[in-house]
Amino acid sequence: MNIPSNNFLKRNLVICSLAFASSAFAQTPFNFDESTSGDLSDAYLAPTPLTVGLGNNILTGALSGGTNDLDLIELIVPEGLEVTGIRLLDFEGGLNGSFLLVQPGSTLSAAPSNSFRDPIGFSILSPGGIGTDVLPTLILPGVPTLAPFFGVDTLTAGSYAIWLNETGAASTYSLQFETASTIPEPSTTVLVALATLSLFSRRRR
Ligand SMILES: [Ca+2]
Ligand SMILES: [Ca+2]
Repeated sequence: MNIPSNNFLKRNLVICSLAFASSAFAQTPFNFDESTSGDLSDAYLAPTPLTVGLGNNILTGALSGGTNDLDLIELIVPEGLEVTGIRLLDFEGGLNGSFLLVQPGSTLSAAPSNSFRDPIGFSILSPGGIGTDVLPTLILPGVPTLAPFFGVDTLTAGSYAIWLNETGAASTYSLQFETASTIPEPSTTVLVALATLSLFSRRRR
């Protein structure tokens, strides 16, 4: 059998690892600001798509209050990433805080209610929550009291429909979607593979 040389294997291993790493994290974190990118969708069946990248993804917007403005997004989490936090960076205005709801899927069929399709949960955004991560404290609609909380640890790869709404006074908000890799560090992969190659090489001598 014609066994490839060690150098050949090492070179191709490094090339494969680099290609693997660059494809997994090709997406850069988004920084979407309604003041420059336009109002987020008001259509339940066509939320504004935003794909998270590795790191901190920022969403800054405004809700006009009343029934004039919904901000609906489809949050896309690529394979190899997970959302580990939804942190409220800033909030102003609103009546008693503005509403944020997360549910699986790329669209919303209707306004949230107790019978909403598979909601992950909702949170009320308010000035008192600035700096906190709402992901672990999302509350399921229909739960009679605010406790126990039904937060989730992470949003795994897939699409999530997010509903932001304010029926009282106008408000502004800034959210940070924090992500982490679910793929082992490429450097670790390379080290393990090179160690295996080294063992293979010694046994052949
Ligand atoms: Ca808006
Ligand atoms: Ca809108």
